Amino acid sequence: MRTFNLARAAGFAFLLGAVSGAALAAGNLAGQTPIEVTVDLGKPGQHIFTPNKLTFETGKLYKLILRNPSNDPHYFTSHGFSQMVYTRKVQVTQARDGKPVTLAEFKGAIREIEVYPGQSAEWWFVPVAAGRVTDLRCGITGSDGKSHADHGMVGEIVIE
Ligand SMILES: [Cu+2]
Repeated sequence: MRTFNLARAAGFAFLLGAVSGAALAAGNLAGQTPIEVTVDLGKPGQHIFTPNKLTFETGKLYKLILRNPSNDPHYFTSHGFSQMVYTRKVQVTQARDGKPVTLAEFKGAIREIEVYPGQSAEWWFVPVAAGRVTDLRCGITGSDGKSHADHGMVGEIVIE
């Protein structure tokens, strides 16, 4: 994977500050409206990411909603992706009376997220490096001894 090019680097000055933990950067990020992207982890009876190809742009704030509409727990695991983003937070949400309620919030570097059947989580991040990774997978092993990835629960992530 390559790092973002110099022409765009100036705009990321605050972002680099965020990576090194500057308080000012966090304030700037907080003011951005996130771009929402939803990924379904599994479908009833099917181990698959929908969509299985994701594209993001460096320097933009994303709210990646990981939704599990299936009957099995699933992981969203990509070491490559986790190395190319600055995580602002991860939130666990739940619908109550039709409205999403936040149950918990996690901050710091995130490597992978497991979502249980019928639940969802939100990964708020800013891509800080461009590249393409194909290591998105769910490594849970089913009763047949094969992983969900073996059944096709794999995907690709491109950061432009
Ligand atoms: Cu799975």
